Amino acid sequence: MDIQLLDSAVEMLAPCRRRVWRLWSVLLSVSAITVVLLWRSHEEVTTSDETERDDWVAVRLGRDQKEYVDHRGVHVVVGHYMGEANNLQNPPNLTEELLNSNMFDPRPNQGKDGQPVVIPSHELLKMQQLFHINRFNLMASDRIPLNRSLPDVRKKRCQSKSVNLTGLPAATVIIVFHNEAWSTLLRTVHSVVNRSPRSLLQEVLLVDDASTRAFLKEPLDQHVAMLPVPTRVLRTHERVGLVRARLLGAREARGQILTFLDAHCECTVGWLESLISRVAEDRTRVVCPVIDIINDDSFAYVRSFELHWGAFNWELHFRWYTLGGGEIKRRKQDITEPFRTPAMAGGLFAMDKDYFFEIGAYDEQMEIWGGENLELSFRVWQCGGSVEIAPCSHVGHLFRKSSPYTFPGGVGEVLYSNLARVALVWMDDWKEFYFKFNPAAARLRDRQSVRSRLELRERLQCKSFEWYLDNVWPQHFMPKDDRFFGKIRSRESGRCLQKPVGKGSINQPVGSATVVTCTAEPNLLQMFVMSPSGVIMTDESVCLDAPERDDSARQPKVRIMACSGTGRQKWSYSEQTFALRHASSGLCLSTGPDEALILQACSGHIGQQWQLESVPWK
Ligand SMILES: [Mn+2]
Repeated sequence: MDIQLLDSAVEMLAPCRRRVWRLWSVLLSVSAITVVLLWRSHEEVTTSDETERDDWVAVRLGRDQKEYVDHRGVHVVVGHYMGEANNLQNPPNLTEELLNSNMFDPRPNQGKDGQPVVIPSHELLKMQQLFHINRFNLMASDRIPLNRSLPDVRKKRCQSKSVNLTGLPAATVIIVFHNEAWSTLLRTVHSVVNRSPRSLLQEVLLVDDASTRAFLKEPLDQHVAMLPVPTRVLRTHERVGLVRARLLGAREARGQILTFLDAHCECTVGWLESLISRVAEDRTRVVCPVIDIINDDSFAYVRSFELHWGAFNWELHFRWYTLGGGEIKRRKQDITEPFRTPAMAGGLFAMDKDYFFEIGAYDEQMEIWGGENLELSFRVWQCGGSVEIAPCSHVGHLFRKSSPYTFPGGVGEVLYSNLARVALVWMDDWKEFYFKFNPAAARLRDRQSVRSRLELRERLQCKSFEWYLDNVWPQHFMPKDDRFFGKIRSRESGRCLQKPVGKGSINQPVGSATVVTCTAEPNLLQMFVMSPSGVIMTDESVCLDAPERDDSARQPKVRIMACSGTGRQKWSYSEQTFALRHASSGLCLSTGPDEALILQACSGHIGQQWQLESVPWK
């Protein structure tokens, strides 16, 4: 409000005094920018000092970066479903006229080389209002040219490794959108056109899923007609959702390779050849790029980590977790080699067109968005294909903190129906585990007709979900018949081990291991899995750990931390003495002075006695 008043005061001043004001504001902005830049470069230095691994370190680590990346574990939420679809606390005055106007206003150097855009202070109010339209900084996006430059964020070995393009099949790039901003949509398209070898790019297909914005109609058709690569806009007559819109694009595609992108991406050099060459070698590979981060406030391009793969938690929400041990070892031999991933984020991947249809394309009964990435991941793996991440292919994706989309029928209903379908078709016994602990999905279970998908699974003679867990994701933290699943209760106090509620990042709960009052109803917070190799773990890939060295602290504290596959997270349990012994130190899990747990020399004392109470999970 103050800024607006100041602005109108300036307008009333005489021309010469206005010039003085302008000069002052220019000087002020310049110094503000300098301070920001100095602060940023300082932060970059301090952050990179804190880590030994350069793998996930961002090119430019902004303040917001912490929300996405940390030392280990899960840090990026690729799904948009975490946001309540229409949770506008102070709905700004967004008129139809404003929504339908294209405010694209490029300034030559804004966002250059992936740099952040700085909005001058007198425009902040307008900026905040516009933010609500797409849930990202539309004003910043609209100032960046469609062909902005980006850094080559690939590893040096990727940059020097040349891909032989001769004989490689060409791709149709399919981009589905619904009321996307002009600048983000077309920057996606221009980055594809500018940074793909022409011989590998057959065409671009834009699928408009019933957008209502005026500028996405005629003006879009006219713009794409001028592009040097054949580009078509396909339009659905009514809102059909991501899955059916992608299917429409896939059926129309003329290229041999389907490459799906979200409508707010930016491709970097080398992105396409690294994907296509893998599919050309083996048509059953589904290949994903490394997904970098376009900051939703500043539009800075931030390099993401390469040492994570995709998986899911007990609620079937997609997550990034630290790569499994075997893959890390294999990767050390050649960091440019693609690595397998249990699941894909879903927005960005390439696969052979014929293979896509042979293995059942998409489940057309899935509505709008969500769960289709797990469905495709399970199906590809269980039916003989593979899903992998190509580290030499980097594509930036605009991550938002909430979803701008409307979900007809409500976000929960749509998502849980889709996930119920995934569970019913692909997860065998583990569907019971999912429904047991996710009542919102269980309520929708009987409404799903999945016969045709089960027939598909039969026809393709796909493997079991147990095979998938054992072979594709051996580090998983799901319950299984060969392992304990249930509560860990102190025989001294009768209390139960509970997962911390404090979160080290968006998703992964880390903190002290504590015991609290046991709940009567099965409660996921108090459920733990103990694998045959002695790892005590729970949802979100966190494990019982004792990071303090035995000699430095007399009574090392026990913590719950990201599972690492190291010996420090191994325990053994004795049904005779009820002791939980920490393998690497030989000490025993003991109740401490308060709720927290510690390690102590094993004495058989009642404070070291634990009851492992199995809970049926299917
Ligand atoms: Mn997206």
